[in-house]
Amino acid sequence: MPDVAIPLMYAAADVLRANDRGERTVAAPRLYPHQWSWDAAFVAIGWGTVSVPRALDELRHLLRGQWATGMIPQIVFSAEPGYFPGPDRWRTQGLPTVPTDVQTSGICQPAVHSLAVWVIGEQARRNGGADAEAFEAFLADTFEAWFRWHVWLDDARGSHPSGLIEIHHPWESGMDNSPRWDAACARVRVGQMAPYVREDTKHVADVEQRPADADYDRYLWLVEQLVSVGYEDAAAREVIDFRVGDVFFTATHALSAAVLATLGDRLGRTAQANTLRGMAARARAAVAATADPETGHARDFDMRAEEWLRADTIGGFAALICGAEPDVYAALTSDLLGPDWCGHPRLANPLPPTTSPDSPAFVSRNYWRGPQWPVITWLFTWALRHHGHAEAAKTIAAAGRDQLADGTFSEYYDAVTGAPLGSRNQSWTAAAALAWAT
Ligand code: 2M8
Repeated sequence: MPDVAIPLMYAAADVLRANDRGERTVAAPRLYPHQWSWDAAFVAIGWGTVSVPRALDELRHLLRGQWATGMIPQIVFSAEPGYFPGPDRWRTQGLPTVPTDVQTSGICQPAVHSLAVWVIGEQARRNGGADAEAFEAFLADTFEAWFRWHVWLDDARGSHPSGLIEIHHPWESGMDNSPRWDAACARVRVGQMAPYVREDTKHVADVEQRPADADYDRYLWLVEQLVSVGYEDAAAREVIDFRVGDVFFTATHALSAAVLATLGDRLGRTAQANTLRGMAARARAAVAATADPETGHARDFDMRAEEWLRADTIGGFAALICGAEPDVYAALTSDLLGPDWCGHPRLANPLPPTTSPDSPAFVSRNYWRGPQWPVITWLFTWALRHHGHAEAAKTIAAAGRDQLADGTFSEYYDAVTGAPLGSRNQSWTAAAALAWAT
């Protein structure tokens, strides 16, 4: 039964209701007025605790943006203003692979969607009755779409000998300005492009909480490079300045493909389930093979420079998401809980910081360079429990809930002072509060 305080759950549900736009939820009220891919998955998990049909609508709406290739795009745009870059800059419209009834960006985000389907399915089964029926119908309708998403990742983004899923833009990682990408970003050579004005910095109290202008120049330049090849995957691999094997993305693909395989079994889709299991096993092995011999932490791989990327970040714990050999898993779990990470004496809350406080790249209040992100905390607690480490999950979840007791549902929190940062009433933060309540 819920061990999140009841008023906090009500407040979290109110945030989702306020951000609800019918069949989709804006990622944040002002900063992110569209539907983001991995946000939608977490948000659907949150909705699932309030209304299973509404959760399923969220995922259905996201799938309206799915490309003919199978890619689920990073953003399904609405008509609401206030976000840059919008459809004009992405220029995906008219491409043969894009949907015609919604506008989307041209890149993707971590594959947590089938995990969301799984979690909502468990909730629906517990509820029984109409919710269970609605879920079964949804699964039968959409299984193929989730399957095609994983097949696309495996084919179009999983062909490198490392087996890692490759990304072509830091935004695809979801951890935009993480130190994970510093070395690879330094190799991006920004060329001529149309001028632009950032919108994001108008919505935060302090620009120091957001990526730097130089980061944005690179982000926009990489969009130009993708536009130049019409977002064609094989061509993009040749031209793009940023081509990186993302170990955390790979871990989400492995976990999601594995749970989707189990759902496929239930539907009697044995061949597809076996395909998914094969992908999951390959991706898990790829994550395991990145382990730094000294620390045991997972590493990203720069496919342009052909070198490992070393950064002490939360990405190092990717194997906790997808699973690993029992001794490896146990060692990583105790490291995460220990004095270098959650138990670091500088931290305001004993929660995973996005970058190690001992790293020279750590900035406690800057976006993905140090702050704690409740949604990431939730993902780790779910995965720890799923992989048999319920006690560790409980410990971290308790601290995660304490952090949310301020009621701001902030996008992220200063790792050292504990101050709420970024957007307030961020949908996936509210969703994390609700998900911890089940
Ligand atoms: C942030 O990223 C977007 C670009 O995708 C941005 O800064 O404009 C990231 O935190 C990303 O992980 C998240 O999905 C998105 C919406 O919450 O915001």
